[in-house]
This record gives sequence, structure tokens and C-alpha cells, in this order.
Amino acid sequence: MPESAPAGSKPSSSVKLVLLGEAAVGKSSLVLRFVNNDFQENKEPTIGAAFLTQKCSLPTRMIKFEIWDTAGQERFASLAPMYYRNAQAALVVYDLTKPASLVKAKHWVAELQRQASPGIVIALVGNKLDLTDSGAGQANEDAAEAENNGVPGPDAEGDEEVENNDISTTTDARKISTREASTYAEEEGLLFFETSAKTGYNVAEVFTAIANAIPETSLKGAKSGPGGGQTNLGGGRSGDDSSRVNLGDRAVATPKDGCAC
Ligand SMILES: Nc1nc2c(ncn2[C@@H]2O[C@H](COP(=O)(O)OP(=O)(O)OP(=O)(O)O)[C@@H](O)[C@H]2O)c(=O)[nH]1
Ligand SMILES: [Mg+2]
Repeated sequence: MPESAPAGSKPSSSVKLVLLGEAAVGKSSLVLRFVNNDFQENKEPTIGAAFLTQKCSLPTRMIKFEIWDTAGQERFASLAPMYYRNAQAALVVYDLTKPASLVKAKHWVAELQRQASPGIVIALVGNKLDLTDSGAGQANEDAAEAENNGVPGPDAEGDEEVENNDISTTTDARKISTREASTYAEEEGLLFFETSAKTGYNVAEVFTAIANAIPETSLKGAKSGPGGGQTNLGGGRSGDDSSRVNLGDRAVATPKDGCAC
């Protein structure tokens, strides 16, 4: 049941969202873009997990995302269930220049389908679109006007890939076609986006689509903690993407409130 809201404002609901995916695909960068509208070229790997919050304003309600950004390094993989437990939404991220990262993403999707909450909304996200011809023209979020949720040319014949004649400025590093990933996403009933955390392309759109896809019945009041209940608050810094969950110390950083998307 949604949290009660002050008179005259929209009802507000918390949504626990987890990011999963191979190391270095850009999970933290997507969160940093969404929460702080920022990007770091050489972002350090996440240790354990990071926790941030961000609000997303829909026409009829306010969604407060409680975001668990997990570490992709294999040594942290066994901790993931504690973050996706009770999650209402998941972003499963791959790097569309790295085929192995899509294989890993499919494993995460299968694990979520097996073990996470039955109604979990899953979005498959192909990140680093800026490294491809189809992303090269998208200088910033303004490009998000493009058709098909901003995914360039998924239904064009010969999805490999959209012609971009500006060869002087681009090198297409794409290794996973839009069609391959979108077909898989459709088969599995996932939302699907291609994004660039670097340019911001399609990032807010992913979260907005998730917010819209959460069934009314699964919306509930604020919760925090990796398991959706208990939180051990430690001495982490609040308010930026380096708010970490250091599992060795059982310390959880203080959540940060961002502005509405
Ligand atoms: N070109 C480009 N680089 C990106 C993009 N997103 C992230 N990166 C870079 O990729 C590297 C890894 O990004 P992270 O956000 O740390 O990746 P991660 O998935 O959080 O990695 P782990 O925390 O180790 O699981 C960093 O150097 C980022 O700057 C993107 O959209 N485009
Ligand atoms: Mg990270």
C-alpha cells in the first residue's frame, strides 16, 4: 500500500531496485547519471554494494527508488541474493561491446526469475551506446527523443547496424546487435533499453519505464536494508555514488535523497 502523502501532493511509494551485471559494464555509472547527472571516465569498481535513492515523478504518483548497486566482480556474486531479495525491480546491465557480459546478464535474469520476488520488474540494459555508431550521434540526453524508446533501429532490416556515414568520427565497437538483445528481452518479458551513462542517453527513460511498470499492488511504504527490512547503518559517506555497503564490516551507508527525474 502506498505511503500516505501530505494533502495536495501525490502519493509516494518506495521501490527497491537492484542493479546486477558483469563488472565494469557501467552499473554504478548509470546510477551516478540518474542520481547526480554526472559521469566519471575512470570509475572505480564497486566493493560489496552501494546504496542510493532517487525520486521519480510520475503523473499520478511519486516513486522513491531505493537503489542497490551491486559489485560485478565474481568474488561478490554470492552476496547478490541479499540485494535482490524483496526487490520490486532489477536493472540487469550488459556492455554492448562485450558479448560475455550479455551471457552474464542472461544468467542474472534466470536467477532473478528463479529466486527473486515473483512480480519483479526486470529491465535489460545494454550500456555504452556511445561507443557504437548508433550512439555516436547522441551527444546528450536531448537525443532521447529518438523513436522506439530511444533504441536506434531495432526493427530496421540488417540490424547490424544503423548506417552512420560519419566514419571520420566514429568507430563502431558494438558486438551485440539491438535485435539479438531485444528479441531475448521480449521472449523473457523484460523491458529493454540501450543506454549511455556517459552521454546520459536513455538513462532516465529506463527508470521511468520501470516506475511505470511496477504494479500498483506491489507498491509499499519506505523500506531500507539489503534484505528489505533490516539495515545496519555504518559510517559510510552519504550523498554520492561512493556510499558503499562494506559487507566485511556490515556497514551500510546513509541513503541520499535526490531530486525527481
Ligand atoms: N564509454 C562509456 N564508458 C562507460 C559508460 N558507462 C560506464 N563507463 C565506464 O566503464 C567503466 C566501468 O564503469 P562502472 O560504472 O564502474 O561499472 P560497474 O558495472 O559499476 O562495475 P563494478 O562496480 O565493478 O561491477 C568506468 O571506467 C566508466 O567510466 C558508458 O556509457 N560509456
Ligand atoms: Mg559499480
